[in-house]
Amino acid sequence: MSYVKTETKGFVGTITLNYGKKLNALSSELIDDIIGAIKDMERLKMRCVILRAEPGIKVFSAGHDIKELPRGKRDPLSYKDPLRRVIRAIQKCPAPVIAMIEGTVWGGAFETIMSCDMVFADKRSTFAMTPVNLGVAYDIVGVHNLVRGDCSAHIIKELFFTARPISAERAERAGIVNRVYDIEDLEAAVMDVAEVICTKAPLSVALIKEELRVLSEASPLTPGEFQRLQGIRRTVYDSHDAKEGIDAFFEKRKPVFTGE
Ligand code: YXS
Repeated sequence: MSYVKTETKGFVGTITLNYGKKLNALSSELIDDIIGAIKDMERLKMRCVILRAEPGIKVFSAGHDIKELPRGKRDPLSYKDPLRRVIRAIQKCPAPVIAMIEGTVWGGAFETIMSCDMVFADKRSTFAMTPVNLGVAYDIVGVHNLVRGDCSAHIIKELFFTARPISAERAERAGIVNRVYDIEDLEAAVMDVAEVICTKAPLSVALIKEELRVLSEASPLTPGEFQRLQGIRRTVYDSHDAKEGIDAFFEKRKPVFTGE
């Protein structure tokens, strides 16, 4: 694999994002490698998986590769899109997946780590959720992945509506991060949690992970409500603003959103 590195130690498998020169932006190639690495960990019967970036990285991941976002007339986040596929792979991996964070986390990468089973972070890391910066019609599965846990709805709305990063300390208080550490203590602390999990009955762990996933999917959303939201999403992804947001990013200027 070109875009991730993998290693195993006992029953702990580690997947390291290895595309720092592109800020670990979640391109379809990088995502295919993450999914391949997760499948390998399952095949090797790893009992806990750690998802991390290279030590010392400034940007854990710049989120979805904006170059791969459609400029209108097409749903940017549908079932088979790369971001949806990697998040399902994490959620359905029988072994718990622990996100170990250094650096800044953006947009789709934030949803990805929120879909992991635990998050441990360097106290200097930050977290941002950015659809409104680009006019992206975020999908209901993505929004659900951020609210299905018990983190503060007010913090999630602050993240979504301001798109401003929050600190690891605030993320910990909001239940987004299990615990923050000084960077020199982070790796050992995460490995300790992973190794404890590996001493437990893996079938029981996998069953409870799947039961928690299914219960968190339980939602009173009716087909009519889903279709109504999809209709609103089409208005958003066909809007002037959806194209303007992406154009502005690459033209390195502030977007002018008109609400049309
Ligand atoms: O100008 P060049 O060609 O060197 O390219 C620049 C950036 O355009 C590029 N780049 C990206 N390309 C594709 N997808 C990205 N997500 C992305 N982020 C950056 O990388 C080159 C270096 O970027 P630069 O100069 O800004 O680096 P920096 O060190 O000054 O700043 C690092 C960041 C991460 C703070 C900055 O690049 C940034 O704010 N990037 C965008 C983060 C973001 O908004 N990500 C969300 C992506 S969209 C997404 O995840 C979801 C669909 S949603 O938005 O709905 O949540």
